[in-house]
Amino acid sequence: MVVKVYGPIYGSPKRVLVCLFEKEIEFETLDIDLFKGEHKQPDFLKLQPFGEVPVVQDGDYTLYESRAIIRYYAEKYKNQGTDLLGKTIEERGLVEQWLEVEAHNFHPAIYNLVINVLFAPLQGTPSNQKVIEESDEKLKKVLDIYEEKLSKTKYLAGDFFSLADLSHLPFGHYLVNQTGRGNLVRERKHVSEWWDDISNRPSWKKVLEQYKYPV
Ligand SMILES: N[C@@H](CCC(=O)N[C@@H](CS)C(=O)NCC(=O)O)C(=O)O
Repeated sequence: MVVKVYGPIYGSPKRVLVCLFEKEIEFETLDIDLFKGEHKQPDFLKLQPFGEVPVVQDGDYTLYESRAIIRYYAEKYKNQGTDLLGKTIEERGLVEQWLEVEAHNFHPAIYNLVINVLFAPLQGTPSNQKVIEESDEKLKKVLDIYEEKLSKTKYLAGDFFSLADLSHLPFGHYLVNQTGRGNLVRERKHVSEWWDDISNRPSWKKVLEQYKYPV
């Protein structure tokens, strides 16, 4: 049974796609047009009651929340493709810690920038300048902490690539390439090297080649 992934062109679903490539799991994608409000239609809300992508369907098993999905597949196929969880429970603990940092420290700031810098002009709604400034400041502080950590280990959870690094790819891409904020990464030597390393993985290159972003 091939895994079905909804909404492949958007950022959060790309977190799932890159994980599936790393884990060598076969999948197919189903398009959902957020701009037309397809994610708020009754049929889609039956799959994802909050009206967000991604959702995966794996046989009769349905799962949403991108980070829950990547944890699920990394565990389910632990011995297939790239190991993304670490070899010991201590390594696993650190992978979880940095996944939480991505979700609660990195993501909200870059998400606000994506909404206000990229999507608001596209949808003809006003950008909130105060939110942009606060998000920039928050991101700088977060990236300073990353710089310190990455001066000691090659990846966030240690000297191994993991879900924690992978989870940064979709919105890291927005940060570096789409919001005019590449300097925030390039001004930090270790963050910059880490970004080059993870964004050059064949799995991520395949995601970018096969599933263009909407902006
Ligand atoms: N916590 C959710 C967030 C998903 C999310 O923000 N999805 C965006 C696309 S990247 C979306 O569906 N936005 C539409 C909306 O919120 O109306 C996850 O990680 O799966």
